[in-house]
Amino acid sequence: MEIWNRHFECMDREELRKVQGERLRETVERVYFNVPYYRQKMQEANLGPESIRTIDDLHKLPFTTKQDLRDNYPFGLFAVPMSEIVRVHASSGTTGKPTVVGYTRRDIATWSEVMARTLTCAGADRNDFIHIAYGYGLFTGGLGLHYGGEKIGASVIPVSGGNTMRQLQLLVDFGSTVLACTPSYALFIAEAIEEAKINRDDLKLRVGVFGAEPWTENMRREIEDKLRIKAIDIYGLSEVIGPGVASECLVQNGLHVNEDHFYPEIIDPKTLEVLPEGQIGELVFTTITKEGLPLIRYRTRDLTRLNYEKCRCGRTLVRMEKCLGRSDDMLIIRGVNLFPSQVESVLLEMSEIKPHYLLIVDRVNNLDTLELQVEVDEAFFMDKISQLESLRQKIQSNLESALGLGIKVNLVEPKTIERSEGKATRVIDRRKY
Ligand code: DLL
Repeated sequence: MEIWNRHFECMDREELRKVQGERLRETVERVYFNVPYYRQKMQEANLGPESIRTIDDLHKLPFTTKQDLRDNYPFGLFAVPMSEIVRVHASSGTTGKPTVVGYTRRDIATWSEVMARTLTCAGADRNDFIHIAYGYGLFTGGLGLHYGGEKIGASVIPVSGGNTMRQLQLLVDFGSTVLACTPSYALFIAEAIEEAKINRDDLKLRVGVFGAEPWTENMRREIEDKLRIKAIDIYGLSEVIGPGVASECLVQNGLHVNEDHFYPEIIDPKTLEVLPEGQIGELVFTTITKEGLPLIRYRTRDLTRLNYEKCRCGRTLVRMEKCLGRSDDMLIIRGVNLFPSQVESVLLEMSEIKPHYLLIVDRVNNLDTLELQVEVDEAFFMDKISQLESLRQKIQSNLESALGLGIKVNLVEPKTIERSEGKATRVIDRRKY
């Protein structure tokens, strides 16, 4: 099994810890002197840059959350002047204010490096054709895979998402060997291949690199059977860099975290205490080489655990378990991140409806569907059917323009959505996986 960067991926763990400590020190200095937000937070905690000498001091530093990024929208947490920023991405599906991230030239090089590791981990090399069906644009999936693919010298095919029939044609005609997309889209493609009666032997696919949303072992098996490929899990988030934070190797037993760039901790999401090795909790990252947007103890809200044993592939990088849950209520619908509160804030702006609603998530033909049931105001409900229909359409288009996501809206009579005594149930997720 090939390893892209043997020096760092197979480093003695004690030596790695020293490297991490040095890089942490540099990062803390960078944010203290360049990001007023961090300087203030550190001063409030009575910390100066000299208080952080090694990784053992990390726990003293305050956490960063998605809300902190929103409060400093768009560029407030950047640690370099804008003239040093060569790329901006943003995470999808937020009301008006997306989470904005910026990269310096060196950050783009780092990202290409970790993506080269990811693809090599999946067994890809310069002889491969990589069909990239992750979206290109503000989402980090397309361009992240793209730069990694070029770095390993593979032939990169930047198809982006959508238009499945054309995807199939290109997969056959170009003889692509690696498929990169979300796992739900991979299943959709697999079924479209069956429906189009394409002979599997006409495809040269060997491996897939799938991520950006949770998926189970059952789903992996189904993709592997249907497409006759090896399905590799890749993980990342825009705030930390995009894809390239962690990836499975061909052993398929945990995702190797690129911890010489992104230092992971597991915390209890309630007490915020760091948990001992092996326990499940919320994953937290400190970026230790990033220049544009360095983040200290960023709370991902993803739940997983870490395993520090050396892997059979030879890598010593810590492995995170496949992550299946979150410590908040964020939904990922067709790759778009969505909080129920975002739907609520759109509804609250409309007087004809009550903020009693239910979101029903399902998966039909392997594509996520989202339905919103919402109660109409009593006074309005007496009105004509045609008025109700135009209200329904208005809600649908307001949601679509605010969230960038098509949601099927159903109006229901006042007081029909079950009230609960404690926390309201806002979401029913019927997806099998
Ligand atoms: O989804 C980056 C990415 C692109 C990763 C392509 C892998 C492949 P965001 O849009 O910022 O970035 O969403 C990040 O998606 O916090 C997780 O909740 C979820 N997520 C990403 N990868 C996985 C995975 C990209 N392999 C959020 N398994 C993260 C489970 C994942 N959840």
